[in-house]
Amino acid sequence: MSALRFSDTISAALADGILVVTIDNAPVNALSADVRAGLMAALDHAEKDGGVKSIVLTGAGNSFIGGADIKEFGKPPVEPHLPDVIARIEAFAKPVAASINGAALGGGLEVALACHRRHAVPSAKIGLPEVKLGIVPGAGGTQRLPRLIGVSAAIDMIAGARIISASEALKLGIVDGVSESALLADAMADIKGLDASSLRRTGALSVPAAPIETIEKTAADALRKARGQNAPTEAVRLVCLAATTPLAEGLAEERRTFIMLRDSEEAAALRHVFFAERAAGKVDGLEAVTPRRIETVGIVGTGLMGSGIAVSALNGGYRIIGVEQNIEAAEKGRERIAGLLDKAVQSGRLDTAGREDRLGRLSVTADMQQLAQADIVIEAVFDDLTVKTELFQRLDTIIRADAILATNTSYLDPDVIAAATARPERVVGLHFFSPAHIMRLLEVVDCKETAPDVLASALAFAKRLGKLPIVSGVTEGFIGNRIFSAYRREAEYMVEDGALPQEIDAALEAYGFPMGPFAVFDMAGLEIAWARRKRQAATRDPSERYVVIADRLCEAGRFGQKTGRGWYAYPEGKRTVDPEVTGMIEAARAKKGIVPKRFTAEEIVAGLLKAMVDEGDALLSEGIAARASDIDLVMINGYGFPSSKGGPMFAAGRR
Ligand code: 3H9
Repeated sequence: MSALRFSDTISAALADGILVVTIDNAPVNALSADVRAGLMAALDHAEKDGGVKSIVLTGAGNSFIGGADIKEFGKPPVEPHLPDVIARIEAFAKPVAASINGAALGGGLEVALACHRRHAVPSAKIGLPEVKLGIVPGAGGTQRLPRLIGVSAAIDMIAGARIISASEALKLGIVDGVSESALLADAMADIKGLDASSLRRTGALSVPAAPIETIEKTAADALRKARGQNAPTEAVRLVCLAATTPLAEGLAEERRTFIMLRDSEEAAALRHVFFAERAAGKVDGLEAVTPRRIETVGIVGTGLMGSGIAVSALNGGYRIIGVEQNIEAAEKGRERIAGLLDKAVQSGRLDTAGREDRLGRLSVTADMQQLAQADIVIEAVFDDLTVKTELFQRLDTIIRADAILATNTSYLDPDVIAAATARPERVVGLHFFSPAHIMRLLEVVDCKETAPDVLASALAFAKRLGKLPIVSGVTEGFIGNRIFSAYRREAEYMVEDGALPQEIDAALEAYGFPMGPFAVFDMAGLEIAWARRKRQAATRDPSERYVVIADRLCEAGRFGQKTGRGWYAYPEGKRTVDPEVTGMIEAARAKKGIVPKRFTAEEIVAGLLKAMVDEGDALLSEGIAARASDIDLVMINGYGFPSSKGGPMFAAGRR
């Protein structure tokens, strides 16, 4: 083997007439300008050198190619452009194969699609997830993938940003082989015998015919999830175009669309979200800290929240010990957890073997002493300070000295709960969002005394659950509920000042929220916030503005959707404006002598955004949130803020 280097990131070795070209651009072998230039130089070399009979492309480390270099978006483009590199690979006179040793995503899969053969390791992740970044594939993905697997399957993958396994890719015909042990050797053996005159060039294939109904249904399914974002709609259009248009025309239209979307506000926002997610959960000074080993998880309380946490931890591969107050409650808890697993099976998210495996790792008991085996215990009991502190004092005497205690409180002060224990340094907050087995967001609360390795353990635990952990300091409601409270307060001020709940909801829904705040209040129920307001009444600053309308609704028995009436009425379950509520609002305004003014949708959005951002700024200056992008992620993943707007802090910065 002789070693060759074509750029900083591209090297190659010739073995038995095969030029094995390796892309080495850590961390994910993204297609930076240096990679593109190096690939072109490698092709130049292979073209000229008669000793090179064929080429195999592969990646160093765990990725094949993670896609275009997202950091280059927004900067002036540098030649050679990716579509040109890819066109040259596809047209190359000598056989070119992709040896897919890990993620082949976005531009990475587009490179592979242009190769004449493709082999992958079983763990490979294969997909064109560009729509998640607000763009469409820009280097042939929308034109070549349907030529290989048909329009319907291509829409499902591209518009749905679906990342698939190597075995599914093999079934669909995206890869030609899956190699269990010797990927590179297999890819080399496969290409060695190939006749250069009969290469299968993806771009030259015709798109397989498919019934229009199937295509329409797949497109409708993908677009329903896209909630009005542009990129998935454009992706569907481009994939359909592949079936009716010559390759060159389809590629030109794809490129035009890619550039238009890449430069859009939506794409800038989604890129912000991408990098925000990578930064989340990173804590300065924690890099060198080793997390404690967690394999057995105790969960006290197996109600709605506890059972969701249990399913999430079972999915993460942990052994679970659920604890309830008595045997009947334990049995009910077990049934609740099994029921959630059954639902996952029914919806195809889990197979029956997976269900059995999870149930095999679950026990629910009334014997709290069992928690002596746990590495971490999470309490998910009634959110009451006395209940939680007493529970923690008891757990403190049962669990091992090195085990971690986590509280799932939403509003109580976890420092007070920790102070009731003998080892407050082992206490951390894990604020799950309901339903805990579905919601990705997890606020990890770094309490006053939390030890660094306990925080590191909580973050590692969250990652293994597949959650998006955001570290929050201690404050009432942590990051999310504190901002939500400010949002709620401002929305109620606006109602008192002249806007109607339905106008506010409509403005927020047009902005991209799945539901406006008043519809959300009704869905969640109004009574918990009412009880909290009553508790706070004695200590409330009398000079502070206070809107009584929500109290009036509760006094009239209007507790939201479940009682059929709240901010709206719900005849036959349908959200409807109720004149009685409008009357209550008008009465409250009149009592304070407020002359109502009109709000435009733009003013409503701007006012509510400002309330969120002011509170966000306060959280940053108090050191509760580490970075503005963490606040954005909390609001996107926990409160329905549209990701295509990048979160409140990002959106405000763009205005
Ligand atoms: C595209 O391809 C457009 C084309 O169609 C057309 C072009 C003309 N670029 O996720 P991780 C960084 S669009 C730059 O924690 P993992 C990331 O920021 C692209 N940087 O690792 C992080 O940096 P840091 C389509 C990237 O092992 C580090 O790598 N492709 C890129 O859990 C580790 O990331 C995608 O959308 C990138 N493309 O997962 C795939 N990707 O350490 C996006 C990652 O400084 N990437 N970084 O925080 C992924 O899905 C995952 O990163 C991957 C690895 C599965 C590859």
